[in-house]
Amino acid sequence: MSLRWQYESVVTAFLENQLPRRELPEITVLGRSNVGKSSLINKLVGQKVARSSGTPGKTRSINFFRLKGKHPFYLVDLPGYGYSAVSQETRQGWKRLVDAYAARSAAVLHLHLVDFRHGFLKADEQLRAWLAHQEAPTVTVFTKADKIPRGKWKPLLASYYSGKEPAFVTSAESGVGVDELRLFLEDYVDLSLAGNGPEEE
Ligand SMILES: Nc1nc2c(ncn2[C@@H]2O[C@H](COP(=O)(O)OP(=O)(O)OP(=O)(O)O)[C@@H](O)[C@H]2O)c(=O)[nH]1
Ligand SMILES: [Mg+2]
Repeated sequence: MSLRWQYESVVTAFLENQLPRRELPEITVLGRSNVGKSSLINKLVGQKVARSSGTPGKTRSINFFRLKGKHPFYLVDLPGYGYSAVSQETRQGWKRLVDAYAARSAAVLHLHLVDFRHGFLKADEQLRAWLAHQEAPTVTVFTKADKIPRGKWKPLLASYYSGKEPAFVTSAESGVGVDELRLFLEDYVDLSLAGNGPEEE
């Protein structure tokens, strides 16, 4: 039997003053444009709640999906970075919004999504540097694993990644790795509520 989450609602923020009250543990989904953030969220939730698209830069707001497993929490879809075709002004707007988001610090965990075909690119290293300054830890989630034959997974993973923290290999297309990730996140929310989650305001 696999765990299910109940989808409750979404809060969309284009501007800082639209960010929701800091009330629940938040797990962020971060990564380059087109890496598959929205698609993975839809697969984790089990229904199409986030808009996904072949055009990079689709998600331009921060979307807070309120979900309920054992406890309620937010899965947070952040705008993809490293997409050069948007204007400088748009990019600065995103940065302001993401910085304002980070300053709220309700995140208990960050998921850094990385395309399994490409591994860590320059933009990922920049994100990593930013994440290193955040309070909550980061877990790497490789996406689009269906594009790589199974026999190549192990050496490929070893070539990208020698970290000791867990890394997940997933596909929103085939669903591989998604149940494991959902269980891990469920446990993580539980732990954060038992100990060091965000305090009531
Ligand atoms: N084959 C395959 N394609 C995928 C997978 N996940 C996402 N895609 C495709 O990749 C494209 C981008 O997916 P999105 O989920 O919109 O990516 P995103 O990271 O949310 O993109 P932005 O919102 O633009 O930052 C879409 O065409 C998806 O169908 C996957 O696991 N396998
Ligand atoms: Mg998206």
